[in-house]
Amino acid sequence: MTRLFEDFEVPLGEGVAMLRGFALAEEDAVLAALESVTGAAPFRHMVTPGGFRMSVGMTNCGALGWVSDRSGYRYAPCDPETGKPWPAMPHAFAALSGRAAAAAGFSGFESDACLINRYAPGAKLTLHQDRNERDFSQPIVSVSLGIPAVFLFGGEHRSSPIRRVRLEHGDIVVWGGPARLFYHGIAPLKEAAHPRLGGCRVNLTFRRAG
Ligand code: MD3
Ligand code: FE
Repeated sequence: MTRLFEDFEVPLGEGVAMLRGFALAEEDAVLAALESVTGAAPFRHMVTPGGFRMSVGMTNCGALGWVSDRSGYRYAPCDPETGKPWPAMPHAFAALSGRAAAAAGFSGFESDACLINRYAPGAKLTLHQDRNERDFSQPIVSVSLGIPAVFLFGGEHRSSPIRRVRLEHGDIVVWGGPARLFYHGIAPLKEAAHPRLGGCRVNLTFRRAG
């Protein structure tokens, strides 16, 4: 086949490892684990400290879960909807995120928090930094599932130039080193269909929060 461009990607920079399709080998186990977590702790639309309902549906598993409400952003051991602990980290999640981190040079990564984001068409995540975690030397491992998204990857400052990167079902990205505190977001999702996840995108982010 003739291509206009060679089949390579511009590296995203120091600290970022793009593992295209890395989750596909464990797709069935990961999707089964996702169903069991969202059955116990359904997706919900949290409210920002400024009072806006987030367009992304969120839930968590692991010892800690990321929550937002009028009083701020934080990690909490219990689901505020039920007062019960978040569902335990499924083995399939721990194994996959550990393998991905190791492939990116972060051996021994053990996440204690997995934030699960669900995007319907039109949902977006505005540019932000992830800085509620205790130790920024620990990476964040993100797993994309379902319909594709355009990831917005900025830099150290909100005003830094932004690159657009397409993330697809099965892609894993490990964000460590200087990139750990870079601004990032997700552009409004376009309508599409995925055989396993229907019309939505789900992103798992594995963190060492506590
Ligand atoms: C780069 N989630 O949950 S994952 C988030 O697709 C979040 O749902 C997006 O940003 C999503 O906070 C993007 C990729 C990602 C996650 C965390 C990062 C990239 C990151 C932290 C630092 C730098
Ligand atoms: Fe983030």
